Amino acid sequence: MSHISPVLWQFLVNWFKNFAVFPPEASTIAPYADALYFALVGVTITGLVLVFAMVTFFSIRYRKDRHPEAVQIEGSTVLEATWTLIPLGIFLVFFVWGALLYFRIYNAPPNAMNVYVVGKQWMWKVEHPGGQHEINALHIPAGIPIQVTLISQDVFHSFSIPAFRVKREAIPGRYTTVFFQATRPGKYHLFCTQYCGTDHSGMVGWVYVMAPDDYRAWAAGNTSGASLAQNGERLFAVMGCNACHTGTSQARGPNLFGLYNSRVRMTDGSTMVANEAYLREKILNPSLHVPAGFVPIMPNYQGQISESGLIDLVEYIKSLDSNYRLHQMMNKSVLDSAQPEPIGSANQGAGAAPVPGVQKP
Ligand code: HEC
Ligand SMILES: [Cu+2]
Repeated sequence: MSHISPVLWQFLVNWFKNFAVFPPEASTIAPYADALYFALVGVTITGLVLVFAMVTFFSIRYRKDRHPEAVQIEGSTVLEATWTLIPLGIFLVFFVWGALLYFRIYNAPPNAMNVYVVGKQWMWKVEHPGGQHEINALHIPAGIPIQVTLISQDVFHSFSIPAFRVKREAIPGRYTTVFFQATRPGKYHLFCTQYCGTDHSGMVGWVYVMAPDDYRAWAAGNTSGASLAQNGERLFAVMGCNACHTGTSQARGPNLFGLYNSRVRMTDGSTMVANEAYLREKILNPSLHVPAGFVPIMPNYQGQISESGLIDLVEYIKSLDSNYRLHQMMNKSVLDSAQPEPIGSANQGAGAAPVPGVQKP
């Protein structure tokens, strides 16, 4: 093979070695996405074979030396209805199938663990609620539903984990979410699949799926000390938010306690759900939607705070909600129940953990 360049040869060898037509199926929805994919491929190939077979058959059967005179056909309603309705039925099956799968992927279950991912030229910055920060890496526990809240700091990016069969745009100025549940521990590719500038091809990373126990150990060992909500609480004071949002009845700004996920009535009579996107927008553009009973005196913080700072503030305001606290505790217990009880566990029976030195009767 001396006549092809050694570089090209090396490339080909490596390509064949690593060539995988199919990434592994490592999330709960992966087999469903693949089933739809193969069904589409199957139907397409069937259609292709059918059309080519008919073209061949008819061109032999009605060739010129057997039928020298062309016969005019006036059309057939039955035939036309058949070739319209059968494909319509097939397309509708795929539409419904695809839509059901779409809703499954883009609606996280309420007990999902939330992780923030900020895309920027050219890296993925991950922020866990516990205050763990990572770049181009995402550590998650297996067997637990994860919701990723995405945003971009500059241009459009696209967050893609092929082994989980998920892909979602990271859009500047807007939170988007994607949900998945990894099925087995391992290391999987994370890509940006939207051409986003010079180093787009370097905007790659790894997703580390760990057993819940290993994940807990990782999370404990990698925290920066303060959770996102704690950082947010500090920012809330540093930026002077607490001057108006004191939580008392004479305060100039609304009480933020219990705001998260509640319905807020606006001055124009409409209502909005105070989700993450609402909270973020309030900080950047407060006069866009003004809650009823208040005057738009809140300053505009556009350009004064980074996406990470906004995430911290949003998490802090979320933490002012008692339901949210409960929700985070539920996550923790989901995580706790995901591991088998250790043998001889102290939690068996009605009593609490035995106190050392105290004998049970
Ligand atoms: C000068 C007083 C003032 C300051 C400072 C201020 N706010 Fe506000 N805030 C208001 C007022 C008044 C409203 C209601 C009217 C509006 O939305 O413009 C409001 C509304 C909000 C809302 C929506 C509340 C609801 O019930 O829907 C959020 C969230 C919020 N502020 C967060 C913040 C954060 C975070 C900061 C600091 C970065 C901050 N505010 C600083 C006065 C203030
Ligand atoms: Cu990108």
